[in-house]
Amino acid sequence: NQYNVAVVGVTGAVGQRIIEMLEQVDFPVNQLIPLASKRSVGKTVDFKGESIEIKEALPEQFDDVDIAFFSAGGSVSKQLAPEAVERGAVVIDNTSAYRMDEQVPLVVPEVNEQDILNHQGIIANPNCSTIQMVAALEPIRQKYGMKRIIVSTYQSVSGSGNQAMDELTHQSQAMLNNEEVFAEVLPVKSEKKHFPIAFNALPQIDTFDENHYTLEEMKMVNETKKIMHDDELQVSATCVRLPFYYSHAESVYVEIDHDNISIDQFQGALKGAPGVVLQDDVHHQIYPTPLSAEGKTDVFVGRIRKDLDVSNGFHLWVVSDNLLKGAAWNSVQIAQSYIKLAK
Ligand code: 11C
Repeated sequence: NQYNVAVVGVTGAVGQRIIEMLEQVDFPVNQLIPLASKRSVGKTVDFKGESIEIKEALPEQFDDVDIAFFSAGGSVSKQLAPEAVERGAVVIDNTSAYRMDEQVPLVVPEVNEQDILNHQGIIANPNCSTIQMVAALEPIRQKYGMKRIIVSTYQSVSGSGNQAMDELTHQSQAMLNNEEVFAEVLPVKSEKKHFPIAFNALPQIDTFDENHYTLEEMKMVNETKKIMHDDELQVSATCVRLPFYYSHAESVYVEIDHDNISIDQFQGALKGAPGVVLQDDVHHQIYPTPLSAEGKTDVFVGRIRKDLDVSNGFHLWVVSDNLLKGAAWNSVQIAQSYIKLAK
């Protein structure tokens, strides 16, 4: 079978990578329909040696679409995803618009692929920082259970879009040249105050919730419980933006259901786990970094340690490319799983 595949938001960083991933895995595409806002109409995208014109994302463009990837912001998804579904497409949505909707499966294929079977037209792709954490923790949870997760993130500016990436570049140049530094985008464009990201660390990703956590932190809490089907799981997060372009890193503390598990046993649960690569050898200084993970589809894990005081507590370091496993690659994997399960 071949599928007509639309990509909404095709000019964005995630949209471009969805096209690359479809090509890389030789996804069975009959026709590719690249869609974007009015101002991109007439531009082209390259797919399998062909140059395809971008069309405006309007409801009628979904008439013959089988699978529609959405990555153009929550309001576009709210407006157009139902139109695509009504016309018979399955939507794989990269935004936060439908993630916590009870009718919508929220899927990381290595963790909860079967949830796809419950879809009613829309399947949601989780937040990037959630995806890499649950992919790394699921093999541990399967083997040793899990009571509690405390995570601190070290997130790249690409998570906040192209303007944030440009801001990091301009501020870095200005600082090195002793020129005036302007901050207009980070931590959150719509907020009143902005702070430099260059040579800095910003403990705010997205706006604040009433409980003083940010929305990014609450995504990690709520999405993890939904994906792992465990409302009792204790999760808390601190999300921080740092001055590098790609990949998110996370320091994760977990409490498992067993005492006296060794580092070897913990590592053993991750060896060969789907989509997870263990890079953990402190004697040879082997551990993942944002630069080493950039451009790769896997989730990398290192620095596994037992907590010094808590007998069932472990610490680990999890790194992945936020635009690939955190977004484009996970979405394409969902599409592959959807096709497999539909057979
Ligand atoms: C960031 N995690 O790094 C965000 C970007 O809900 O899909 C992704 C936002 C989302 O700023």
